[in-house]
Amino acid sequence: MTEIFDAIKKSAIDIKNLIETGDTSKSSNENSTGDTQLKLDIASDEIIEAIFKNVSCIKAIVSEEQEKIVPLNENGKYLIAYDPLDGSSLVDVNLSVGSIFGIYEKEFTANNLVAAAYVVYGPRVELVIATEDVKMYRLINNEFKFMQELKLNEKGKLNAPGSTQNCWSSFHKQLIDDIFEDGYRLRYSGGMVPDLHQILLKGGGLFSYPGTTDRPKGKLRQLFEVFPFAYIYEKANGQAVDGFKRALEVETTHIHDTTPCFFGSNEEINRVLKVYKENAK
Ligand code: AHM
Ligand code: MG
Repeated sequence: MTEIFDAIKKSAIDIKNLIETGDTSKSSNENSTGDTQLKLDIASDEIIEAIFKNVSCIKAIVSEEQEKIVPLNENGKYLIAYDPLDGSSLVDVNLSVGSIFGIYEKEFTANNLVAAAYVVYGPRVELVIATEDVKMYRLINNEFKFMQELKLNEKGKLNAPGSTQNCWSSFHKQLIDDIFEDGYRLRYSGGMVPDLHQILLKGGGLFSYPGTTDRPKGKLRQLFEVFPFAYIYEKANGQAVDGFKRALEVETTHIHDTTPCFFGSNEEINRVLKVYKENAK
């Protein structure tokens, strides 16, 4: 898998340069989820695809920005699902964004996920790779240097509540209010990569993107966003759930499926599971 991580590092350097100089305007295309693609989304996607094409162990890829699975090397062992530039609409206001990668074997389903990684493009560029453990690297003089292993505490202090609040169920609203009542601080930028990175580095808390009246299955995509971060959070001693069960037990019927999701340290996630069990019909 080293070749894959080297390819991710190479693409991260190119995408960092693209973000610094690229055009942040909209293209005339929509992706499979119906979002208007930015020129940066398309260019980041092309960078990753061109680099992955030369990695012989990659059998096929699928991008959040593309409709279908793209076959690459027939004898490859791994399948990669990726979001080339998550939170891309934040680039024009100069907030942090990221790339997310899920590495699968055999099929694009949660139980076949074997590793995950993400890159945060912020004031610094950082890469987090989860295999059996979770390691963070930082781009220094064009090379990724190992910085530290990441582990969540049992309980944190941050709360990152996603989605449109007037579409929350009453019990979800109560849960979030109670968490704030207990002294948690709001930390939500609108980019899941920096928001989840912050919770990981500060030791814990809760990030939620629930099912809502306007989007009963949430917004975040299983293969490109939820499963990779679920893998990373579990390996860092935390949890990721859909409200009722592990996110990594959610079934995928279509590559662009979404799911409600909650990521965090153990205490916060156990609280979510209890509230959802008591309240959801
Ligand atoms: P994108 O893939 O179209 O950029 O959308 C994903 C982003 C996540 O990074 C973030 O957590 C979420 O959308 C924010 O959505 P909202 O503004 O509805 O809270
Ligand atoms: Mg995304």
